Amino acid sequence: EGNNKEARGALVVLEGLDRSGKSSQCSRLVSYLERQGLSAELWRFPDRTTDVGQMISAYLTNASQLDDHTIHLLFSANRWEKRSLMETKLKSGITLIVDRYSYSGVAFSSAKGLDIEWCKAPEIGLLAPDLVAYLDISPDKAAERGGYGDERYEKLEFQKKVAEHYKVLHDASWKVVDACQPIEDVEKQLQEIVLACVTKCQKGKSLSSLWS
Ligand code: FDM
Ligand code: MG
Repeated sequence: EGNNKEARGALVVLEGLDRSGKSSQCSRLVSYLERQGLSAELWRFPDRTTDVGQMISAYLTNASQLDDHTIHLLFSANRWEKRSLMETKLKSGITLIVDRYSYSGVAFSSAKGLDIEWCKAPEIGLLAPDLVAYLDISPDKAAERGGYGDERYEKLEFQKKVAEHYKVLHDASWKVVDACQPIEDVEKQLQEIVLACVTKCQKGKSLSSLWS
């Protein structure tokens, strides 16, 4: 079974509030997988390097103003423009560790008051992650870590709303990791969860689409 098919990589998404530790855990995970002899790449959304990504970046740094629906669709378009490359990479055996994905898209926009079903609609048909790991930290604890920058959403009051909207999106398949633990403990837990997911994908778990 499956002998003639190359093992695919896993689509792994890390989600969580700002300052939950997503970015450092994502790069640690990529190094870990590489140490295990696996191919892995670090991805992030928004991907600010594309034309769409530059419009998003201008909005986040307050260099431009956009209607809430418009920026929501740009975030989604930024994932759509990467969809086929993601699929190619996964099918060639590369595991993608992705810092934020559609869940950020829905949580942040619905936290502004947009209808959640409207927010989810443009994500339909994007690749469904094989694993969503949520780095769980309260907005107050995250804010205590300091280092909020000057970007549009980096405010405690707004992060509290985002946390509530992430809760609505949680389902039983998400792996919730306590992000208040020492960084090495978070790292260890993520390594186990991700390795199990990569193994499942190697054994033939099929790729699916959102929302599933
Ligand atoms: N964000 C991120 C969204 O509002 N929608 C999205 O679809 C994505 C992927 O952009 F505040 C928000 C979340 C965050 C901001 O993200 C920039 P980074 O991870 O801080 O670059
Ligand atoms: Mg940020």
